[in-house]
Amino acid sequence: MALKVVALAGGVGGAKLADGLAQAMPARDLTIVVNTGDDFDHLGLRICPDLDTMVYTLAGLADPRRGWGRADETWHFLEELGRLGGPVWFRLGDRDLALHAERTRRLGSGETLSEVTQHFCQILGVEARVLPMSDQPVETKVMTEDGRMPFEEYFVARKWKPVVKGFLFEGVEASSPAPGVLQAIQAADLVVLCPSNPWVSLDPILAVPGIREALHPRPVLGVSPIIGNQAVKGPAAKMFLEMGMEPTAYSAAAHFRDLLQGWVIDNQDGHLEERITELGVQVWVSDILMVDDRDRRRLGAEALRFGAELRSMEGM
Ligand code: FO1
Repeated sequence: MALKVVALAGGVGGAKLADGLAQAMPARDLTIVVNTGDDFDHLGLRICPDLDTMVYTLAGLADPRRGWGRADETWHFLEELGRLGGPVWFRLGDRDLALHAERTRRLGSGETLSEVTQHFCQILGVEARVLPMSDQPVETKVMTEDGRMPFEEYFVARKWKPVVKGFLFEGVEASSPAPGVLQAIQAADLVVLCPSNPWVSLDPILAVPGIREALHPRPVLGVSPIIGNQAVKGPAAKMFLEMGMEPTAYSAAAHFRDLLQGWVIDNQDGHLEERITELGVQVWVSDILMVDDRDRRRLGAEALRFGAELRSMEGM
């Protein structure tokens, strides 16, 4: 029986596990709901970083070192832009720029973000279904000791140095799940929270009206974005600390405790297993650092096996 899986993801780590899932199962049975809270207008272009990271990763086009943007990239546009006195803090490569320009053109002609994303997936040969969390704009604002700022200003321009105090998902109250999102969740045999930043990659998705409610009756497992006391990449651990919590795989599980049946942690964090099970969450301990494509496939397959175990435990 073909398992229908829905993955929620944002950022580089989320895309890697989504890629592993897409290789470990029939990709057409996988729907990936992607964070759009990082989206912003720049140089007159609509930039959707997490959607692009997801599509490039699934298409095998992502730069292997950075994790975002294109492999085999050139930077003539950015060099010239700098010479002309333009903003170069957000690095747009020449091939990447074409996608931003075409998305902006299509959005301007009335296509929805879902339609544009589906078009790019078709052209780039991505088989899994990639859906934005919403077709309406939702913009994450990071509340810091240096004031409120858009996510990419915090993350890129200020290199996530400001001390965070909270997060705002502007426009989320007026947003609705993109077409197909609720249906995919309701039909899901398993939902996977990918190893993305809980605060700024997964929480925006869960804040879109209807999504959290649709998840409650489903078997949900997550993969910790934190190994040891560090995020694999980015500010997740620093944010837990600044929000007054221990920067561990336990805190990340507790953050989603109302949704989770299972939580995958790294061998290094095996000592946290008991505390996490006290949350009422089953634990799977493994090597969860995805260094290469083989790791992605292995972890994807393990998540699916863990999911099957959870479903049999739940008598589903
Ligand atoms: N991340 C950076 O740290 N520096 C950049 O200059 C940068 C440019 C960029 C351009 C297109 C794109 O799709 C992503 C880009 N990212 C960059 C990554 C972006 O900040 C993502 O939001 C993070 O990966 C977290 O989700």
